[in-house]
This record gives sequence, structure tokens and C-alpha cells, in this order.
Amino acid sequence: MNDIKQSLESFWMPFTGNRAFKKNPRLVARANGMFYYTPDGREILDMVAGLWCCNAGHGHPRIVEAIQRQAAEMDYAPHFGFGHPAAFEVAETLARITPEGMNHVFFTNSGSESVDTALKIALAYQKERGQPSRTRLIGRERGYHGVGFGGISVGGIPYNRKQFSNSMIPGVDHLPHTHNVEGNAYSRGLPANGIELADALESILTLHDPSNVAAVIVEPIAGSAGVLIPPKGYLRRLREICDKHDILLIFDEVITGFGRLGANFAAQAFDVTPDIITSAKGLTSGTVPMGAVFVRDEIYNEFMSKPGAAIELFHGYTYSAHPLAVAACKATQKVYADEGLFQRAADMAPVFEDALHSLKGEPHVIDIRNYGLMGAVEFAAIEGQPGARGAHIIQKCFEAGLMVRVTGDTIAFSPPLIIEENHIQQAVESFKTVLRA
Ligand code: PXG
Repeated sequence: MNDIKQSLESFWMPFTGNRAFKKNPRLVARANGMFYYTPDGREILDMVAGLWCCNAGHGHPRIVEAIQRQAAEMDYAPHFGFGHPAAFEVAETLARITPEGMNHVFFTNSGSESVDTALKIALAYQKERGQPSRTRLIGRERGYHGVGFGGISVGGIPYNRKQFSNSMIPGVDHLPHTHNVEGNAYSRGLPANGIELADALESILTLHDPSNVAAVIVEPIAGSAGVLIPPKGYLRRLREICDKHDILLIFDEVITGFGRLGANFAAQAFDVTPDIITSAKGLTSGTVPMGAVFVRDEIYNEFMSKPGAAIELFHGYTYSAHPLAVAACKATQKVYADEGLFQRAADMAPVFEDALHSLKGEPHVIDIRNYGLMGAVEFAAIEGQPGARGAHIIQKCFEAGLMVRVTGDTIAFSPPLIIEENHIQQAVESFKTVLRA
């Protein structure tokens, strides 16, 4: 153990209390299906799909094989001015599951890069179509859009911004968040109250004049902030306001994409079509880092409509459409389709909902909310120590063989889509035992 503790020091861990972690590390060494295994072989039920990403479960043999095969065949291919056929094929496959009319995809390596790419495409598009005054971006309080400067600027999580105080990108406003425990506690699915919060967009537009606004970006369901589900009608109203003022609507579907809500994307689950969708995570079931930005045909065509052979968008990554990621993506999408995993998520959602809501009345629980295979249980904070209860619960869950995610005093659940009823029961029973102890 001394050796492990020593070696833990070199890795500056992301979004982690390093000192606390290194005193009491939660290590996993192996994974299969619904489970992780600790270095000493203890089984941990994965109720968060790694970090909201391993939608096909861990170690799916067809995905593993595809990555192995690609590694042996071609390690890397440049996509600046050259191309790998498989990347074009997978783009076409993906375009078949996006909402109608979104047939073009720009590849990145993460959700953060997808968000910054989407914001840059939005700004460049406004210029390309002759509306260069449209430069302002509108995000939302409690929104999480990754950690690039664009993402933290439109994002609305104070801790992710305040260490970097004056370095946000300029010209950004935020809609109010939609979380309302008093009005909507214990909602199953979309909460009833709060559609009018979308009208705040009109006020922001009045202040700046719509002709100065490029795009609005929201997570259809805010994930990191603790699974904040949009009030009934809210997303549609945002769409209507954006349409009225000719403003782009971006859905950040890094978590909600690829079956999480029992549909391809939240756009389809909620029947509201944005202009741009950002994705990552479930795109490759978390196996190889990859992100994708889907755009409406009009956006792509605007860039392609100018005469000449010049570069249309001055943006891209060395690893855009990396062959290993493409192989993983192609195999993952095939697994999702062949195994009907998005439908499975829809079928399991009511079981998941009932199980989560059976936690009502357990110690300190103040709210439970869910949609598809995304859910959260919120606890009353310990007086003067926000987040302490949440941190304690995830530690105790890990000791009890359960991996969940914490944000403040909210515990989030987002299991692989292969989950079965017995796993759901097991998770809820262990969770109850932890809470009662
Ligand atoms: N947008 C959304 C909606 C996300 O959820 C990102 C962008 C950024 O993705 P990358 O791949 O750059 O991390 C995310 C990421 C959590 C948690 O516990 C959530 C994310 C990442 C890490 C932790 O809530 N989501």
C-alpha cells in the first residue's frame, strides 16, 4: 500500500479532491458488463456508466475486437487534407440516427472540444451568411459544457469559472436554471412547473437586440449539475423563440445522446430539433476518446457555397476522426443497433423510475427525479457543509460495491443501457442500506 500511495502523487487528478482521494483511494482495475473490479477483486456495480459514457456496458467483445483490429491495421491517419475511408463511412452512419436534416458531422476528441467547436461554427456561420453582428452567445445557469474557455464561459457552474476569473470569452449571457425543488419535487419525467423560465430568453434578446445574438446553448437535461430535467414545454418554447429571432439553438447532448433517454438523442426524445448537436461519451461507449458535432444541412451548405477551393472552416484537431476512435465508434453504433439498446433504455426506464422513487422517505432525501436512464436523488445539505453528505455517500456506496456520481448533495445515476432489472434492484437495495447506516 505504501508503494501505491507514493505512486498516487504524480497524477494530478481531474475534478478530484486529490489530497482526500490519495488518503483513501477508490481504485478500479478491471471492468466487464455492468461491473468494475477493484485491484483486490471486489465487484462494484456501475450505476453511472463510468462517467455517463459506457452505454454498451464494459468490455463489449465486438467493440474490443474492432479496436484491436484497427490498431494493427493503421495506427493513425491525418485528416487535414488526407482521409481514411472508415471516417467518412462512420459519419454517414451517424447521420442516419440524427434528426432529419442534420447530415454533417465534425469530429473532435471530447465533449469540451465538441462544445468549443459548436460555438465556433455558430459564430463563423453568422459571418458566412452575412450577419457578422451576431456575436453574442447565451448559455444557462448550472449548465455544464466542458472545460474549454468557450465551455466555461457559456457554462453556469460557478466553481468551474471562479478560479479563472477574468478570462471568460466576452459577450455571453445566461438563462436562469430550471431547478425548482419546492415546485417540482419527486416529479416523474418532465416536471410540470417552469415553462415560463424560457421566456427569460426574450428579455435577454430585448436587452441586446436579437440581431447581435448568434446562438443559445443548453443541455436538454443538465447532467453534471445534478440531473435537472426541463419543465414540460420548456425546450419547445426555447426553439420557438430562437426561430422567431433567427438564432441558432445548440443542444449539448454529450450525456443525453446515444440512447440515454431511450431515443437516439434528446432532440428526438423531446421532439425538438436544434440546429447543432454536440456529443461525445456514448459515441464510442467511452472506449476511445471521441466527440462529434452534428449540424443542420443549411449550416454546412452555407460554408460550402462560396466559390473557390479554400479551407471553409479554420478549425480541427490532430486527432479528429482518429482511426481507433472511428473503429470504436463504428462497432459501438452497430452494437447499439443490433442489440436494440436505445429501445432497451426506453423499456427499462419505468423500472428504473419506480426503483428510484422507492427511495422517497429515506433519511435526508428531499427530491428524486428521472428521465430515461438518467436519475438523481437529492439530499438536504448538512448545515454549513454543502457537499459533505454527498461525498460521504459516494464513499460508503463504493465500500458497499456501488459506483454512483455525486454533485454537491445530489447523487446521480446513469447506468449502462444493458442494465437488467436485478441490477436495478441490487443498486437500490445497497443504496438504501448505505442511507440507513
Ligand atoms: N458537455 C456536457 C453536457 C457534459 O456532460 C462535457 C460537455 C465535456 O465533455 P468532456 O469529454 O470534455 O469531459 C460534458 C462532460 C459529472 C461529469 O460528473 C460530467 C462530465 C464530465 C465529467 C464529470 O457530472 N460531462
